[in-house]
Amino acid sequence: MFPEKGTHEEDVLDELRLKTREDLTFDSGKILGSMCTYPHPFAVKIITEFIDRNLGDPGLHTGSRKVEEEAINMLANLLGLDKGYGHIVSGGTEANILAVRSFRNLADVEEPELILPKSAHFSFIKAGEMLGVRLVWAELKDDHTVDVRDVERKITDNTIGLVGIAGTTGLGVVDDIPALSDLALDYGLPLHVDAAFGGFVIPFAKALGYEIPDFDFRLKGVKSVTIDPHKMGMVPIPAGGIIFREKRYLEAISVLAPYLAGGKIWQATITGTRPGASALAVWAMIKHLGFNGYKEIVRKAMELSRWFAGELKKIPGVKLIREPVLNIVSFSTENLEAVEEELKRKGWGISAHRGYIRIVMMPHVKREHLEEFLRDLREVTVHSIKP
Ligand code: 0PR
Repeated sequence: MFPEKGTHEEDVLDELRLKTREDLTFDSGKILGSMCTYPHPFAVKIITEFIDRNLGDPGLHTGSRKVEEEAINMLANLLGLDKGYGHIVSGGTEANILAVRSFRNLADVEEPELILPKSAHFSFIKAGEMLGVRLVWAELKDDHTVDVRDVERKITDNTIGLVGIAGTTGLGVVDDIPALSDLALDYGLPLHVDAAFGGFVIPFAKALGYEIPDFDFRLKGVKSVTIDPHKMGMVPIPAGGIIFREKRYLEAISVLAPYLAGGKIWQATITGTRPGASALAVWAMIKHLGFNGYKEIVRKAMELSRWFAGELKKIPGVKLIREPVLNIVSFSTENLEAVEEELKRKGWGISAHRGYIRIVMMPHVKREHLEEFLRDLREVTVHSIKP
């Protein structure tokens, strides 16, 4: 019920704390299956100071608009471009929708089709439904990357573009983006890379010596990339990123907002009023951590995932789905449902809905949490496997 009388701040806060006590928090070390993390304290500071900025009316906040542009260019730079065109948006979902929208508008075919791996995130289902684009799902190979030959077989005159994933949601696998890029160039199609998760991992992992193929604008067929600062970028939710190689991709989705403070403004994002503080936090975090700062975060996460995968192999009845590529390790067990239930009862924030349990080595996940998890897993599997 909408209260008639107001309540003291302290009392409201107490009630809210009580109501959210059942939430799992990142500092508990119990959240192992999330792609989010506790944001960096400096990013939280930025959000608090600039909470009122609205990039939906950039004529009011012209400084913030320029900062967003700089943030986009720094991300483009990380992804192998001198200059990119895009926005800090609400997340990977909006970023993917914008890419599909751009490809559809530019293709101008009556029955648009998008070819994407079976491993693609469900945000593409929303995109397809909203934009009237038929999704054509390409098969995966045994290593869980997309079968590029199957992608080629599925190209028709209605194809508006191809999608590759750099860091799949379930397994953190990176598709053969160089081959997809060549295919896209051969057929004159744009390639979108969903690096919502991998964008803030792969460039640093490569610099650390991990062998991961190119996935970004260094490949000429790649026309857009999703890269989410609110995943491994340590920026608070909401902060997704969409970067296009050329301005025309952004222009193809721009709508005229004729009456705003800046005069006639073209707006490409799905949201109108949108948090400028998020864009400023992206800019600030990149400046603060720099390439080396992110590289150090990724180094720890990658080392932890290799160690964890090794420990999992020692547990009878536990099977790795595949060797980790990024900082995601997924495994199955006999009697998986019972194991999941028992682990959840012990307080672990995990899910086995895909037929395996996914552990994401986010910055809040430490070795001691994983050691405790392994102890519980050993215990639970022994009991659950017994007839
Ligand atoms: N693309 C990929 C490859 C993703 O993994 C995700 C989200 C998206 C796009 C969509 O991003 P937004 O959720 O920012 O719109 N993947 C995570 C997942 O489905 C989202 C998530 C994050 C789920 C934290 C749970 C959680 O606790 O697993």
